[in-house]
Amino acid sequence: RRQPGLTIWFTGLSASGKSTIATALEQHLLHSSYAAYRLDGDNIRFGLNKDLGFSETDRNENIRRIAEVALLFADSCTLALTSFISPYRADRLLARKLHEERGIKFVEVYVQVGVEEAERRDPKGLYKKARAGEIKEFTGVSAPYEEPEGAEIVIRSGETGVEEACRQILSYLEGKRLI
Ligand code: GGZ
Repeated sequence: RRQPGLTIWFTGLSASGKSTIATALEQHLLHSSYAAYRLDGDNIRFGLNKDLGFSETDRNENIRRIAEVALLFADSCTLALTSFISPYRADRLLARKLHEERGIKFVEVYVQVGVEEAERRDPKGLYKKARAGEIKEFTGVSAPYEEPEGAEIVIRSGETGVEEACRQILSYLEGKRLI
């Protein structure tokens, strides 16, 4: 199906579940014959952005480049699903502004989870390493996460299953005639 480009911008702590939800959502969209592509750390931080770390300025640049890449996907009428912590409000606002300037819709999805819960999940043991000082500037432990104020969709990760989260996002997109 051909539709104008659109970016679905996930934000949330490490282990919030944003990549799991983005992956499931991508599958739903592909099954409905939409062109959709997920951008995440695995295909961005190991390639295009491999020169960037986790300092504030590197994260700023990470998010700026991702926003630009998402816009390239939008140019090709592909739905871009971005899955990055994007902890700084100013960076998310910049991403939104770049989309607005080019007339591309931007839907921010906050995958909300408390640090306590994320730390309890800790699937990769990163919080543990951060607490031990083995990872510096770790979001939620030793670097900030600025909660979104104007996200179009908030998913309460602890209480919402993956399929329910997909339904929540799909019904928003359908309601706004974005898909
Ligand atoms: C946060 C870090 C860090 C630090 C490595 N802080 O759970 P993950 O492993 O798979 O996802 C996290 C990912 C965050 O990269 P992003 O590009 O999404 O971050 S940002 O938007 O802030 O630029 C985590 C891993 O990388 N990781 N070191 N210090 N997460």
